[in-house]
Amino acid sequence: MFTAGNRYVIGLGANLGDRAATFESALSAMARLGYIQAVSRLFETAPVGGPVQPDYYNAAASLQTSFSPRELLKRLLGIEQKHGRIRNERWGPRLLDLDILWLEGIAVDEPGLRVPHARLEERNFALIPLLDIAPGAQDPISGKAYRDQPIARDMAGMRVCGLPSPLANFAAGERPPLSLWTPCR
Ligand code: A4P
Ligand code: MG
Repeated sequence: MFTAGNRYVIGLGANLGDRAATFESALSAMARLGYIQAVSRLFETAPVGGPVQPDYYNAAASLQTSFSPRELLKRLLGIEQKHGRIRNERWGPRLLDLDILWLEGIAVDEPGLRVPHARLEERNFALIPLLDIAPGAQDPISGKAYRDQPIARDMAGMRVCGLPSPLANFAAGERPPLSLWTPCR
């Protein structure tokens, strides 16, 4: 079932450290797992839930890979750890969070793994980056298009702070360009 054609969308989040540099490094590591097809705009977002904490950077990338969701999650957790992620408080500040937001046409609901991500439809900072790169994305069970959700047009707490470079699509094993996002400020 999991062929080279599996299209995932991975959400990136960070609110500690050099957030853009961490994203670029994480995307470089993700490029070794398959083919990065596209990268969303870079957003700065107000924290949702958890303690008082700094603003986040959020973005999304589509990844074509033959890994199953479980195998991919394991590798994404490895990339988080290499970037110094320490799990303590739920929804607390983090150097890097990589979530499997969506997998085209497939739903997964197992202990410790749910795809689409359990809070995808509640969170503009996840859904809007996803729609940047997969505008036709649908819930795999109901078939409803995410772009029709009111939250898909709700930029509350979000600001665009980088536009993806046209060079941002890089093949597996290739070095990413020096900067994936052109700052808009
Ligand atoms: N897990 C289950 N399904 C998935 C999936 N589809 N992708 C499990 C990734 N992980 C998945 O996640 C806890 C466990 O969820 C993982 O071990 C995995 O087995 P975590 O990354 O350790 O903890 P977390 O991120 O604190 O929890 P959670 O529930 O994933 O939180 P969210 O929903 O990701 O929220 N505000 C802004 N502005 N931007 C953010 O990015 N992020 C959060 C975290 C809170 N507020 C935010 C942001
Ligand atoms: Mg997470």
